[in-house]
Amino acid sequence: MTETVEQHFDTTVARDQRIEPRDWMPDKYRATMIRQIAQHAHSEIIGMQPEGNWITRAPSLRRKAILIAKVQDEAGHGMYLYSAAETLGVDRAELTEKLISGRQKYSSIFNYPTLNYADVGVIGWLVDGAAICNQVPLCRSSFGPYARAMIRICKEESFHQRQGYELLMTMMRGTEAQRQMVQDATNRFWWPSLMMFGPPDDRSPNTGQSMAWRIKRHTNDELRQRFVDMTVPQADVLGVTLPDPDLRWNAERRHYDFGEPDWSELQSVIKGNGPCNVQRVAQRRAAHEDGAWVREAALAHAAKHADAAATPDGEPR
Ligand code: BYC
Repeated sequence: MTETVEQHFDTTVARDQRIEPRDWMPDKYRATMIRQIAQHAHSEIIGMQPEGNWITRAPSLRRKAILIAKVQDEAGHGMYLYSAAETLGVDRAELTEKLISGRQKYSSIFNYPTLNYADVGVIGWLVDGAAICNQVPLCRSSFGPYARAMIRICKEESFHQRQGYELLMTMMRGTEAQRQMVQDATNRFWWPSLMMFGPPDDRSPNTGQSMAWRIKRHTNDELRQRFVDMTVPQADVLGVTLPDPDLRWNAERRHYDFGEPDWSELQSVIKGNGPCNVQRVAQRRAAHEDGAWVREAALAHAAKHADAAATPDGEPR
């Protein structure tokens, strides 16, 4: 008996094999993958802003070189992800248009301001740490181009996490004022980092279907718990206090208990009302408009080469 395309899709997912761009897939699977990959790509590109802001004010040449490399990596992650989205039949220009017109989302975390250089360290430690927790399982996501992009991204995210932690360790060995800067940055970024994992499972409309399709391998709450368990010992080594009075080891569950993030804050930031939403999107729109001449020149160059490569009868050489 021959397998229908639907059966082939289901068995491929059930066997933990990858769905590839030319395979048949349900329309909703395609739409979900485009939504998630586009949001992820936009997050990488918008995520360059809060840290990029500090490149000109890095405290040493070494810190500047590290920060430039990290921000460049994020641009690269955006590129891999837009390319992965394009395999699903969407155009990168169309996705950018949706981002700058507010029709597609990006991660809530990048709508918080970076107030001093300790924030660069805390973003590496907590934000990239949360990103790693969320993204390592996505290396086994059912859509091939996304899973493969994620392998490279995770390798680079590990370096990002380490540079942040090393920066904070250095500051903690410094003056009392520097230790206070690290504590203050930790206080501001802790709860928003927990919100990166998305709403709680009972209020997450997409998790059930995405788990069934093996796009997501764990629920939002499972990954949030994993992040807390991983981060508490790191905070102890660093010597900072995580700003949650309910945080304590639960010997029975063998996990840390922790307080409830303010979910109304997450919803408000997702809706565009976070401290920096307007600024982030405006800056992205301005960069896109300023880059119009580069895109035009690149397209003209490509067209000229295509002409030159064609034989007199119009056939490619
Ligand atoms: N922020 O049903 P749910 C990085 C939306 S880049 C904004 O749980 P899902 C980095 C969600 O999209 C970090 N929106 O959704 C870069 C959905 O809305 P729509 C980015 C959020 O998809 C530079 C609705 O809320 N990482 O690490 O099953 C420097 C309901 O949610 C957020 C990724 O994108 C949020 N925090 O799960 C440093 C990873 N949370 O689309 C670091 C890939 C939820 O239905 N993405 N929403 O209108 C994912 O793993 C999943 O998409 C999520 C959400 C866990 C984020």
